[in-house]
Amino acid sequence: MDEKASVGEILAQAGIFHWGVASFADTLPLLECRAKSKLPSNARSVIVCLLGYYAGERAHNISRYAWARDYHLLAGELLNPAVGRMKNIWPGRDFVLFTDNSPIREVSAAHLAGLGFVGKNGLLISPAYGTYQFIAEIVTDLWLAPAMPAAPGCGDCDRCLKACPAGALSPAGVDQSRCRSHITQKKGELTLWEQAQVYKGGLAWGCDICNDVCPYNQPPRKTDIPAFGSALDGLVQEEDLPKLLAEKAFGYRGIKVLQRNLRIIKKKPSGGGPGTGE
Ligand code: B12
Repeated sequence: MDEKASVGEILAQAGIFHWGVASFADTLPLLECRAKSKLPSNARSVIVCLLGYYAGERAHNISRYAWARDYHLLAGELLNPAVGRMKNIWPGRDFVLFTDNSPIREVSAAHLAGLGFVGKNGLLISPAYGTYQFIAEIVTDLWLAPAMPAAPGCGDCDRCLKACPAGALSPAGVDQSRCRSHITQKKGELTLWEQAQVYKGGLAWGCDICNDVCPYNQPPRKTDIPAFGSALDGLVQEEDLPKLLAEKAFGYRGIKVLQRNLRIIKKKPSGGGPGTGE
């Protein structure tokens, strides 16, 4: 059995059916992040895995990507056993799992791994899940033949650019400073304009607009990974935070940021004047 077939079998055992390979060299340059030091010294291939997270509709005050248990935890629970099996089959080879806090530019790597194209919203759009997936990758010094990248698919559509209420999306890409998802994750005091963005969004964490308007999510494809369809909490109350922080994707930011955002979405920002949209 060739190596890629063995990788596929191991990932199928982990419940991962949408994966591909990019050559490590093609995924450069790397992102500066703490996890960079974990990279295998002679990295050659990146095994990119898609983790679908669309789990239907429900009342919510946080983004749908944070309803299930923290995807960083779930990616580890699903893929660390697979990494263990790969190390058994290829002793002497190195395999390191990353997700989000990764030196790999994951959207571009998934594109290079043949899993879909990069949308004008800066997200991967895949035949499997539309935009509703997380990306996790196993970097290895084992050589695996890379896939062919898919062709761009947005064409003339610019629904996401038009729909983003904060003007964070343009043909130049994502302006992080204007993105409501970024604003809800910022620490400290928010400007009146930022408070107004959170208030109007009605979400204490993240933003789904550039996902939800994408025609590749119509209709949305439910996740085929049970862990992303269970233990869902869409509505978060301040009193729930202490127990939820350890288990949810918003936990890394700490309780103060969530308390601030929950209070903002409850009460229209005051102080009027320019920028708050009064
Ligand atoms: C920093 C970051 C953010 C920042 C900034 C995002 C940005 N794009 O600048 C903020 C906080 C705003 C953010 C928000 C979100 N994020 Co985020 N984020 C990241 C993180 C940690 C690094 C991204 C980064 O800086 N990449 C460098 C980018 C900017 O440069 P680049 O790769 O060279 O290329 C970009 C462009 O050049 C362009 N591009 C590159 N090649 C090509 C090719 C073509 C043809 C085109 C048109 C464009 C294009 O698109 C690329 C991606 O943006 C990644 C994890 C990772 N390690 O990659 C997650 C990640 C991208 N985020 C993710 C998610 C889910 C989100 C949210 C949907 C969460 C939410 N619901 O609130 C929002 C979506 C906002 C948006 N439209 O991007 C997922 C995306 C999965 C997917 N479906 O693609 C990732 C991969 C995390 C994960 N492991 O699943 N995020």
